[in-house]
Amino acid sequence: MLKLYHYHISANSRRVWITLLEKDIAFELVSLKLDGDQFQPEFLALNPFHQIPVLVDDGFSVVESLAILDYLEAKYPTPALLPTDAKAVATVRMVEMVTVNELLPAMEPLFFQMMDIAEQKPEKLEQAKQKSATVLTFFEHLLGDSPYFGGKHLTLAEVVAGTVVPWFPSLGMSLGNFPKLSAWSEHLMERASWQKTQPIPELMEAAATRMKAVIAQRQTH
Ligand SMILES: N[C@@H](CCC(=O)N[C@@H](CS)C(=O)NCC(=O)O)C(=O)O
Repeated sequence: MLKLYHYHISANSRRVWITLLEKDIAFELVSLKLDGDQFQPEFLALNPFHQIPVLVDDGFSVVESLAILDYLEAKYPTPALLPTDAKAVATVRMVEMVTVNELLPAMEPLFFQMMDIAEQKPEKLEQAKQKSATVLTFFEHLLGDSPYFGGKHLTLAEVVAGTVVPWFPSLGMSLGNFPKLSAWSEHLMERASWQKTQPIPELMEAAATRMKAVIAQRQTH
């Protein structure tokens, strides 16, 4: 059976978890605490970069969440989470990559502030909001009047961006200026796969405490 090595509050691993659920694939979830267990030799043998998620399929280890999504799509093509039309494929890929390369780094100060992990200067928070707004505006235009980024059906764009965009209201940034994206986000959160994988507050707090300790340790060395 497939094994997903994962951490409960990670957006990187949640996108794989949701894909497995949406495709109704049997799998075993192996939770790491990321308190050092990612440096154990057995885990480093699966991923020398000591990061989750890792998907192991009959001895074949796949690292990097977007590569894992592609592996699942190729091996379990039904239901399809990638469109075939050229523009739709490009749109889905843009959303995936812009989420990972632009949106997640831009919103980090908002996340750190919300979780009380590290005090952020007001200018830094303002800059984070502006950079995030640039991405959200781009997404609002890309989505247009479609229910999903790739057209009429759920795609990997939803799986990747849809586990990040819904955070904004709790990070102190309303989605009011992005009405289409806001409706899309609400709709996704009603899906069983989103609800089942929603990080619970106790785990978020435990993770924040751990991150605070890591940051404090870095500052004293
Ligand atoms: N580009 C990677 C990023 C994965 C990643 O950043 N994982 C973090 C948790 S969200 C991790 O495992 N950190 C532990 C470490 O670096 O030691 C992916 O998309 O899979």
